[in-house]
Amino acid sequence: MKKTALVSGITGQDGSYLAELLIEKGYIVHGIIRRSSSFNTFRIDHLYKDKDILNENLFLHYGDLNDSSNLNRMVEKVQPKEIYNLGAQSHVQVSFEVPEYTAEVDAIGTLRFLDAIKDTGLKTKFYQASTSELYGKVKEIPQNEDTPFHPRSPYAAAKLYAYWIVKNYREAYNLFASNGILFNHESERRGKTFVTRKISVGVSKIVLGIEKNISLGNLDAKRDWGYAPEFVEGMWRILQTSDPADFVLATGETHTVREFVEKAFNVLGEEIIWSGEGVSEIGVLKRTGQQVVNVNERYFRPTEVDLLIGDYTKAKQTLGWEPKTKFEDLVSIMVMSDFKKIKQRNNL
Ligand code: NAP
Ligand code: G4F
Repeated sequence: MKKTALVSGITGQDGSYLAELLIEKGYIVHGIIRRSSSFNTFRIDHLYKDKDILNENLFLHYGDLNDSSNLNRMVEKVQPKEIYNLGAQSHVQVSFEVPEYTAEVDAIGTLRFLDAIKDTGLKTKFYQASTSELYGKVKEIPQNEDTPFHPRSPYAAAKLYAYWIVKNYREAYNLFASNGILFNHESERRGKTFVTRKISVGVSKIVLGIEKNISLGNLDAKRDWGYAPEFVEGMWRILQTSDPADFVLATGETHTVREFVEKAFNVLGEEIIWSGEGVSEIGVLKRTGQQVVNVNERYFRPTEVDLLIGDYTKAKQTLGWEPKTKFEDLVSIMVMSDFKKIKQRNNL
């Protein structure tokens, strides 16, 4: 008999890759989607519309992490063997604008899901999308499962509650509930307001002559960036263990936002020269002298996470999971994908 999985956040970057992976592995996937005034299923349309091959394996249901009765019904009706809670207000800077909403969805939404499992008494495995943002003002380098947390945003504080309530329900009620503490992972499906995709789109448009420059925030921030399809494989592995536990998934490398910009231009055959400091820093094209990058304070955060770098030893040893895509390849995958799409769309 086929296994059934329930996925919140199926319309997001990770949800779309996870749905593909689970369908490939023979699961029946039920996804929770939000009612929206415009189409929000573009990342999974290719799965849903391919009726001949995959449609009988994918079912979408309206729902929301803010609605416990909906989550209760969903768990009761679908009776999933595995639940992946990927739904979240996932933008760190936005969480400073909507802190209460972020807490409702990211923190209490997780509690609602766990309560639905507990109350139905269903034997299921629960994956929680925890985050390297928990480490915030980092206490050690690199960060692993034992590194203390110091959240630096309403998003991270909400995810901290979610992390601990998962652990608590595991200990108190014997639920199979595991946290994946995932470091940044990106792809050609990454939302366009996250820095990597903003850069891959912006650089492509500049080189194609469609835009003159991009405005960014903190160029010194360092992130451990991996490739999303590999990370969703790790999520699945976390639920295939016999005992619930928490795992870091990361690449073990860190790079600045500035380096991401440099590599992105390099992919398209251009070189960047930097000058100035702080808000006065600019990047110009070596070949033409055109100013293509500037810093705008509006993208600064009230509190920043300066440096993230993960140690994935436990995942490697226990799950046999390892990242494959290196930083330069990730930049190349993202830039080439956007460059081709934008070129085609503009008949260039
Ligand atoms: P994403 O692209 O922003 O997707 C978020 C998903 O959550 C979307 O499907 C969104 O629906 C859904 N959602 C938002 N609010 C919701 C609500 N109230 N009820 C139900 N669903 C809701 O995020 P992602 O990059 O795929 O990340 C997936 C999860 O991993 C998130 O929980 C994120 O916080 C966490 N995480 C991500 C990373 C990373 O680097 N990508 C690292 C660590 C942890 P709409 O499409 O309708 O907006
Ligand atoms: O791309 P970002 O917005 O991602 P951030 O804040 O690291 O959060 C992402 O990764 C987390 C895992 O650690 C997830 F939990 C979370 O859901 C999300 O997926 O920003 C990365 C860095 C930051 O330091 C930011 O200040 O880039 C810096 N940055 C510089 N200029 C910018 C910009 N970020 C954005 N979004 N836009 C800019 O123009």
